[in-house]
Amino acid sequence: SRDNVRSFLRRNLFVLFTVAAVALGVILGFALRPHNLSLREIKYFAFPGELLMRMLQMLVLPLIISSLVTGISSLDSKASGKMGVRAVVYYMVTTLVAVFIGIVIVIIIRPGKGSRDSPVAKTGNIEPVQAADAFLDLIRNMFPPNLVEACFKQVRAHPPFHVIFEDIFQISYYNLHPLLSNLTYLLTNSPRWQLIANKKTVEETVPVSGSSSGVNALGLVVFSICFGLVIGNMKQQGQALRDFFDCLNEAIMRLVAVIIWYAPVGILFLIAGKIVEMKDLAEVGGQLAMYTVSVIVGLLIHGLFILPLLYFLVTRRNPYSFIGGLLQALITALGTSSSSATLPITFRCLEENNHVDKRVTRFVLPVGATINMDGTALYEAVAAIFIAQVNDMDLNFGQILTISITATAASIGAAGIPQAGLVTMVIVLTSVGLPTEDITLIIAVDWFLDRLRTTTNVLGDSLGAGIVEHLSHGELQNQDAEVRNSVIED
Ligand code: DAS
Repeated sequence: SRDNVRSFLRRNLFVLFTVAAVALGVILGFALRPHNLSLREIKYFAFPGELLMRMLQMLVLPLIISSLVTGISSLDSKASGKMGVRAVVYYMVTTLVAVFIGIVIVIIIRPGKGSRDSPVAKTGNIEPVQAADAFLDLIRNMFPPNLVEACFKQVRAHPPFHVIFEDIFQISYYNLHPLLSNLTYLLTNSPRWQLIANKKTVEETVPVSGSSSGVNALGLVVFSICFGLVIGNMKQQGQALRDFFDCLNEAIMRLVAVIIWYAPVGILFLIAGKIVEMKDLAEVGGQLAMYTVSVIVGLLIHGLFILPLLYFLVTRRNPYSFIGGLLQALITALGTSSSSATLPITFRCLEENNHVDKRVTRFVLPVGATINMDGTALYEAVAAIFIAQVNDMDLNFGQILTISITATAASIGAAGIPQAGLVTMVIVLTSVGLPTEDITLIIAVDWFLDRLRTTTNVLGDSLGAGIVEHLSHGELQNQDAEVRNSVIED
């Protein structure tokens, strides 16, 4: 029928536009490279891409709040509790599987065992830190002030790097930090945490170049969940608020429907701008190339095999047709390298193309985009072991276990913004005594790998929504029946 054709065209037309945009972006990028544009010229050229990022980022805050509050308040607390447990179990299982795949791949391919003259001055036989106290140390001192200071001091040693690093570090640092340090301060009541919980102190000690005020996404998610639970239990009294957030969510999704027309243009310039800006591929040495291959192989296995297999095992449906409906979001993640910025489009793909129940997407997606990052966890484990290999450091089982746990923790802590995973890797390297300045080793390819891991993150969140919806089918049907009965009674 006519509207079938319309929806088919709308879905596939967009994807065709966006795929064409990526291809054009790559061609344009390589065509412009020989002109050696200055950074300023590149900034102006890539502005249409920056515009898309800002349009999407503008929606992220109201979207996270309105979708979580609406999603949770529309479910009775029993149903949302069960759904929450299923979502968290899915996040933990898939993230740990991703880390395991990364570790197996990087140990098999051994990218760091290249030429003996590794670019990093031999850091000698680093005293292998015992796993147990390394892990306890990590828990005890999550983000101690001296780590922040040490981190910036070492980072300053590499001038071209420090501007990006400090800015992004500030954002993801602030994302995770206030929540954790406030909690720790409450629990331990230790003045030290009060010191660093107060942002001003950190800024005083570490003047940050143009620090953008990072959104504390994790704190926002926690607040929205609590608020949604409360007004969900307020029954009639909370109806006005529930209607307000429902309407706000609907309004945001209509804004997304407008922005999605512009997305292909924005993605074209985002990709082209990055290709013009990237360093000469020739600079990427053999070891780094093998490291890049390791990450890509790991992400492909996890994203195109393990996750779809898990989806099939649970739902008995074809995962690849589900993924077909996500292409717009996956390509946006590839273009923006930010799961948060992609969130509005992820919502639209799941609800419009894959018809996933809104009560599930509104609950699962904002939480997933903030804490479920399979791609990042896999990447951090691979990067840490690669850096150990480059330093001729053989990791014992305990240290590999510590890397698995800290890579998972770091992926939870990473914000859904570009290169957040690169920043939280400080936790993983520190936990096994690796030099954090070796992060500069992999910075040359990080802008590219960031896009791939972000795409994997979005894929993991989306398949998770499908899986949680399938497992929550009973609760959702009961909910529908209750609504029908109450309407009949009225
Ligand atoms: N770019 C982050 C994201 O948006 C992932 C990362 O940096 O690891 O998911």
